[in-house]
Amino acid sequence: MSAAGNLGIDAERLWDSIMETAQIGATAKGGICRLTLTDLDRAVRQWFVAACEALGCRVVVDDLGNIFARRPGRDESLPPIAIGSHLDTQPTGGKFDGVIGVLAGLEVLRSLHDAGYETQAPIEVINWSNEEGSRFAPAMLASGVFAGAFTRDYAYGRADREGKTFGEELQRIGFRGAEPCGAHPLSAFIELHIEQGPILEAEGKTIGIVTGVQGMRWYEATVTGAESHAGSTPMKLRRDALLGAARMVAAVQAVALAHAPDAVATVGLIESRPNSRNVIPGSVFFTIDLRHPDDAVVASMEAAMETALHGIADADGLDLALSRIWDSPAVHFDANCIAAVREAATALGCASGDIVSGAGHDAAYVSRVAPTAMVFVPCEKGLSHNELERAEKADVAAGANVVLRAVLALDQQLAERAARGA
Ligand code: HGY
Ligand code: MN
Ligand code: MN
Repeated sequence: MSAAGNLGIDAERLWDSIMETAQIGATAKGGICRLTLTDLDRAVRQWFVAACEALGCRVVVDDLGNIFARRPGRDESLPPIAIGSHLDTQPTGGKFDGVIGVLAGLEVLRSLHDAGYETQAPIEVINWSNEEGSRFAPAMLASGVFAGAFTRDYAYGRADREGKTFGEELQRIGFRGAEPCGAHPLSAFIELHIEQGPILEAEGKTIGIVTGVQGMRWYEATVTGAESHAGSTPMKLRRDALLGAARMVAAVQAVALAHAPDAVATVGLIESRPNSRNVIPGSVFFTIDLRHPDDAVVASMEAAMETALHGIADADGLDLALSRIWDSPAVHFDANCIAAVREAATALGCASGDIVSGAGHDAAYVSRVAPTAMVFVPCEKGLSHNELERAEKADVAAGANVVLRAVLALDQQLAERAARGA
């Protein structure tokens, strides 16, 4: 049996798995469109389950569709050490966002299997449902239920823009499992992810030692004016909802600039009704995403945004319904897990540095119920949520090797605790 120190993952096999699953929902521009709980999501889930079962893993699906693939350890009474992320993508997603975290976990299991290495604790790989929150808001919905941030029924009731609900779609694709979501203790959780930003690449670093995740809040706004004829309605008599919404979009950007340099604000989804070229828009729906590493600043951004948007509605004679639908406070990961990642990166000779995640991740919620940390690798120009998203094979392999070593170090701690009879 190999010693932990000289275990390594198979970089080619990992890359082949990434490229193979990228075919499920592949877009012409080289990205992936694989929205959560669609037939394509079902297909990639089935691929993942089959790959894990081929290794002899026991696969459990909970009632939020989270998939847990388990490789047994010496002591089956111990909660597993888990590795995971998400296989759902944005509509114009890339090949790597989420995917490398799940497939690196599969590659770790494959490598342990090849080496005949027996761990103290079981090792699990997890695919979390609906991390992206693109089809069903908010993001990280299923890991949020797992951590107790949302109820199962709240999640089931979340509807997409066509009115289909999470619960119905989960049932439809056949991934509503029996295990109650959350009834699944973990000894630790490590997530590998691309940075989705420009810092590691700019600093020439291969590994990001992720110490936490910034705070983020999502809102929904509906601006109501009056539909009327584009040709016969004088400008001064109009209640143009789209013009008001346009001013509000600019005001959202101004809020981020006023809280520079670390604040970000985005209006990503907008729907104008009736969306007819010769009708003055009567109603506009749009979403708002505010983020900052400091929760107090997020709160200040929210207050400024609310004042600005209601001020525009009043000035333009429009009605505004504005509601917060999600609040994910800033997260600080577990010091012991961070140390395991840092020591693994150092032992592997990887250029690395600490970083706070700008993007949300399932690890943010899992950290509420288990010791958690993340490993970042760079992506080209920091581009993500874009079909041109790219990562280097060597960097992805380095990230997976850091995950392997960190997991084995955490497992060794459990073995030593058992040996002490602790
Ligand atoms: O929104 C996020 O940061 C993540 O990609 N779901
Ligand atoms: Mn992601
Ligand atoms: Mn994403």
